[in-house]
Amino acid sequence: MQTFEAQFYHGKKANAVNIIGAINPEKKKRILLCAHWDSRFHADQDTKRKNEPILGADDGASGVAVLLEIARVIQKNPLDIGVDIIFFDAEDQGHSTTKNIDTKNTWCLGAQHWGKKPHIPNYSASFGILLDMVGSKNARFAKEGYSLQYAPKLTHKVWKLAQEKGSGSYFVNEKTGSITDDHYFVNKLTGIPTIDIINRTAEGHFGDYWHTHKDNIDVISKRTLGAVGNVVLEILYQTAEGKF
Ligand code: AHN
Ligand code: ZN
Repeated sequence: MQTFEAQFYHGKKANAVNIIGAINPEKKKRILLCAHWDSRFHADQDTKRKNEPILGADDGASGVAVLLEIARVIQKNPLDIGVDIIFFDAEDQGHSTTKNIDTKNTWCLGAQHWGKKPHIPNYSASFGILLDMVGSKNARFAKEGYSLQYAPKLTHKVWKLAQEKGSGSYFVNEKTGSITDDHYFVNKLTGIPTIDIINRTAEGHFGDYWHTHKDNIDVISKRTLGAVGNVVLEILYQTAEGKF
């Protein structure tokens, strides 16, 4: 548990916690997997109950769920490399604006804290994968801008593998714009090449349930969660065998 004080853009502060789990902590070769575990305190994209928090079944919980299941699978099927799983806090409390002001730093407070102060001094990993909104029916994961900028080879490799494994309807061969998300700060602050697997519509928006009360269990598909989990597991076991 890495605790820190989150300073939100609206002036409030809160105690926040990044939750970190290390699998095979003694191994030198490591992969970083992450998601955010907070959910947005207000449903600002909704038309009603805007001041109430969202459940965040997709936006937050889906990534956590896939990573918990991955941890369970690894426990039963020994893996010869190290894996660090980080659930970042205070990702989703940022300033939502369409105006031309830079609000990047109001998002991803847990990743910003960890990036500046990793749980292990000089922590490094071969690469990182962020899962954000990976659970909805008909999810579409396009190659995201910062992933292509900071980790182009990894991005193309992951999409190629996903397509070979039959998940090409999710992992589409398209690009989408850069998204301020935890991986941006991991890339910038630690230099670990890190991609974001994140659902966007063909038009390049988030789903219509995004930051609304519709982001509940009804939008979640086991099939989507399974497809993402299996792709990440394949990457881990192939990496351990030197095949990825
Ligand atoms: C922005 O809207 C600037 N970033 C989206 C990051 C995010 C929010 N991921 C999930 N919820
Ligand atoms: Zn969000």
